[in-house]
Amino acid sequence: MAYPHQLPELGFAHDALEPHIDARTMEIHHGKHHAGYTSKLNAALEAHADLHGKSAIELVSDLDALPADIRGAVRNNGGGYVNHALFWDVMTPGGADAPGGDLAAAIDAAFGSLDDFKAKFQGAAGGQFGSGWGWLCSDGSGTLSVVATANQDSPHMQGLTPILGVDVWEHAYYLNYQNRRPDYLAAFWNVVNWDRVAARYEAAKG
Ligand code: MN3
Repeated sequence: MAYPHQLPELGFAHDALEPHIDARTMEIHHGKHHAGYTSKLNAALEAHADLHGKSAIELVSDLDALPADIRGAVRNNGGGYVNHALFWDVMTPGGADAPGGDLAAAIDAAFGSLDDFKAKFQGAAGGQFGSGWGWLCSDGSGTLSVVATANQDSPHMQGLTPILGVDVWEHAYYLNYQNRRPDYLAAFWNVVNWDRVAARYEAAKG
């Protein structure tokens, strides 16, 4: 039974990503924002026992299958739930500078080079108007693409598997960076956990 959905633990201390992401932001972001999406997702699902066996990714991957009265709540809060679960998982203090193996080759194939990929990813995330996310996604054949989504929409909603994501809601960076979203995005590379991104890439290929 997937329900009630649980707030995932952080795999590191709140201050572990400093100076790139500050401890207070992490406390609020995980303990208030992600916790809020979790509780609101559970509240939307409470009266729908037939959906209690589905994972949050399964739910957001097929919104059309949901009852109309909870579709919006699951889109927003289920999306928020799965997006943040990925976000925490693909960050770590002291990670590798670059991916290796199959993922490195796939990035070169899709974007030309790691630097070209980073520029495209930062451009998509930086150019997302208002709140949203930037993503590196894999399709079922292992081909990579960069997309941005608005609000808490997930790439799963368009049939893509996200393997790296960055939150560009102001709550993700405003305490430390104020309006300087590009500076936050540039600093993000210092905390990417490429081992986890590579593992997600292998899993997405199936
Ligand atoms: Mn957020």
